[in-house]
Amino acid sequence: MRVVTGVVGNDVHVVANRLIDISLKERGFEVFNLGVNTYLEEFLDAVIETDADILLISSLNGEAEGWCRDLAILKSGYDIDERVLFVIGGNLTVGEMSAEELIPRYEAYGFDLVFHQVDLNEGLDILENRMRERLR
Ligand code: B12
Repeated sequence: MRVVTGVVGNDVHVVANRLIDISLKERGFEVFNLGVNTYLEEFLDAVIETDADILLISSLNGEAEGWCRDLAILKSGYDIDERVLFVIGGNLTVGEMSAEELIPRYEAYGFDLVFHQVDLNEGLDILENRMRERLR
């Protein structure tokens, strides 16, 4: 299964990105890592170019909302397979906001799975379960 990943917007936090890359590969995914400072358009181009099953975006500096709120509008301009799973995780806001408050907002932007301050392995377990359900 193919995954496009990277860190969205003007975000230089690279450590989680490296761990995500390693963890996904260990779980058997084929990974296309665009690294830090990646714009939404670049992610969508890569999803098309690699025929990816999953787009997994990471954001740590709190600015994800500004970069991602137009995802649904942008997606509609691309010929993206509706089975592609859109995932985002990391620190998804500046300061304090509960996951209960944040998740519906990101879902409205066009994400299928949203992980705010969730442990990486826990999130990847949930992702793998979701992909298994989809294949049934
Ligand atoms: C190192 C660091 C930096 C370094 C980054 C160096 C580099 N190239 O990586 C430098 C000094 C450059 C930096 C800069 C900034 N930083 Co900084 N930085 C940190 C710090 C200390 C550690 C981050 C790190 O590497 N952690 C280790 C990794 C392994 O953990 P992680 O990043 O949390 O990732 C885990 C989870 O989030 C999760 N995860 C991540 N993505 C995903 C995705 C999915 C799908 C899932 C399931 C899970 C998941 O899994 C990872 C592994 O467990 C944190 C504070 C902290 N202690 O966490 C602040 C922190 C992330 N930085 C912060 C900020 C605000 C900034 C700056 C804006 C500061 C400034 N005013 O200039 C700038 C932003 C620069 C930019 N344009 O992005 C804030 C973000 C606050 C927020 N989101 O509300 C933090 C939390 C500090 C704080 N408490 O305020 N930073």
